Formats: sequence, structure tokens, C-alpha cells
Amino acid sequence: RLPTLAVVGATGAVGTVMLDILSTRENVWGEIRLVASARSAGKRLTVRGEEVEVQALAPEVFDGVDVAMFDVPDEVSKEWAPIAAARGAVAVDNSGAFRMDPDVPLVVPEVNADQVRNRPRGIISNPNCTTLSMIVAIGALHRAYRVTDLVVSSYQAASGAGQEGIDTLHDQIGKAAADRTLGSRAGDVRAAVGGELGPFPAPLAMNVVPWAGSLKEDGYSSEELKVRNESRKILGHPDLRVAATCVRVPVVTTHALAVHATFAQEVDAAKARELLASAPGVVVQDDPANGEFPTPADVVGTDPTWVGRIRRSIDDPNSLDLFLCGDNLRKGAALNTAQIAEVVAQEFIQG
Ligand code: 11C
Repeated sequence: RLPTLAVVGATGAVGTVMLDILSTRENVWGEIRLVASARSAGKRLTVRGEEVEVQALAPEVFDGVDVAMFDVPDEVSKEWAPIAAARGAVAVDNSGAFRMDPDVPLVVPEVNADQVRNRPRGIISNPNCTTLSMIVAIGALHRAYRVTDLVVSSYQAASGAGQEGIDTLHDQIGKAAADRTLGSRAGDVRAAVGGELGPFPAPLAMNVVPWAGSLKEDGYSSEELKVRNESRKILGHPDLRVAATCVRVPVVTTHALAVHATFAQEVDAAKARELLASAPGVVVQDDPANGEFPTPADVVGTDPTWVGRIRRSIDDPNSLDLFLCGDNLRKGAALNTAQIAEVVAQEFIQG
């Protein structure tokens, strides 16, 4: 039978992309219920070409639900994913609430789909969008060469901070666009955007901001620790050494990452290019002589992880330097959640 799906957080930035993804991927669902906060209840949203009324989040909305996706803040997932699981649904959670719980698998279907069944709490976690924007490609390289170290610098889009991040960037660009002298004096961009910093600690228009998430131990941001800890868990590699610096850039959607990856054996750029080109979910765009490399402006709205600038490190034959881009709302969030849910759906379809 076709399973019943609930989408919790259907009206948010990720939820909106989710409805598009559910409308365009091969349909494996019977009923789809849309759920959001009481404030959004009663709205009508279109999914699979049909209008569906949004229901307010309550324990009863999970009755008869087989799979419940959560695209909501950590504290909402923390409370409600266990309620959905207690009512018999498999919860697929896109928040950070359960990712490092040893009884909750952290799944990227191209890398560790086998982990989906390992879910004693009835909850499966979806990784952070920054980890997801590189891990499909790194997973393919790891299978061939065994990765030992990752040095990651991220160039993260405003939409990683939700609709408020998108709105703040557009508003700031609007304020900064008229004055062509801006960017030539310290503080002039800050003055032009006024106090409207939204979720960012500094102006994002005409700037880069070396910060995402909250302050953790030893000066790292939560986002940097997520890249480290989640990569280790997904790859099943607790000794992986990861050094990450996460930076916000004035891009609306699509995270980019520069990665220096070291392996347990010598690597070859041409072979790595071939391997990545044949890896599911990865596209290689790597012809710098012709200006061909992935950029957020070209990648946004697409599903794969794009990889370019593939070089063997000049100073270390065991290392590769790569530049990767992934749409943080699609593969980075909604698409990966949908892919996990589809793996679970097969359990119901195949019986
Ligand atoms: C950002 N990656 O770009 C974050 C947003 O752990 O799911 C997602 C936070 C998370 O700000």
C-alpha cells in the first residue's frame, strides 16, 4: 500500500521547497497531510497539483501517519518528533535535535542508506545543509581512497538562516544598491543598511561574515562543529580529522565549500574526476580553461552536488583540493529528507 505522509513545517522556507519536490518526484505517497503552527492552520497549499488545507500541529494529526517529515526549529522537533513516533509514524527530522543521538541514524541515501532501518527511537535525522553540500562527493572519494582529514571553508547562503535570512539580504542589497561609492570606507555599508542585521551578526550585503550558528567551545561555531561531527557519523569514521571555518556570503540560496581532503593513499586528479563523475548525485563541472566551474548562481534549483576545481595538492600527493556547490534548500534540506522518506516508504510499498 502507499503510505501516508505528514509534512510538519509545510509553510516554512524548507517546507515550501518540500512541496515542490513532492510534486515533481515519482509519487510514492497515498495521503499527504500538511501541518504547521496554529498561526498557519487553515491556509491552503498546493502539493501534487491539489490544494490541501494546513492542519495545526497536535498529537492527533499523526494518527494513521506512516512517515512524518519535520522541517521545523530544533525545539519543535525535540518535542514533536517523539510524539509522532509514539503514534506509530517514522519521523524524518531535518533539525539538529537528534543528529548526534546514538539511537538515531544520520542518513544521506547515496552514502549510508543502509542506516535507515537502524532506528530504535523511530526517528531518522537529516544532516545540516553545509555537511550535505559536500558529503555525497566526499563519501564517493572516501569509498575509493579512505579519507583521513578534511579542511573545509564554507561560503554559505543567506537562506540557511531561513526566510528571515533571505529577506534581510534582499533588504540590505536594496539599501546598498543606490550608492555606488559604498564599500570604499570602513563602516559605510554598515551605516547604509542601518541596524537591520536580521539573523546575521554583521551586514551581509557587499560583505562576507565569518559566522554561522552559535558560539561553542574553543571559539568554534555550532555550524563548524556540525560539519565535523556529522561528517564523522555519516561516514562511520569517528577518527576523521576535520577543521572547518564557516562563512556567510551574500548569496540567496546554494552553499559552496572549498575542501582540502587528505586520503590514506596517493590520489590522482583525473581518476578522482572520473570517480566523481560516475557517483550518483554528483556532477563534475571542471574546465577552468573555459571558465567552467560550479557557482551558486548556476547551481541553485538543481538537485546534485556539483564539483569543480579538482586538483591534486602540489605539496601532498595524498590530498585533493576541490570546490563544491549544493542547493542548501534542496539536497541540503528538503530533497535529502524526501529521499530518506522514500527509502522508508518502500518498506510499506513492498510490505
Ligand atoms: C545555515 N546550515 O546555513 C545552517 C542552517 O543545523 O539544520 C541549518 C541548521 C541546521 O545557517
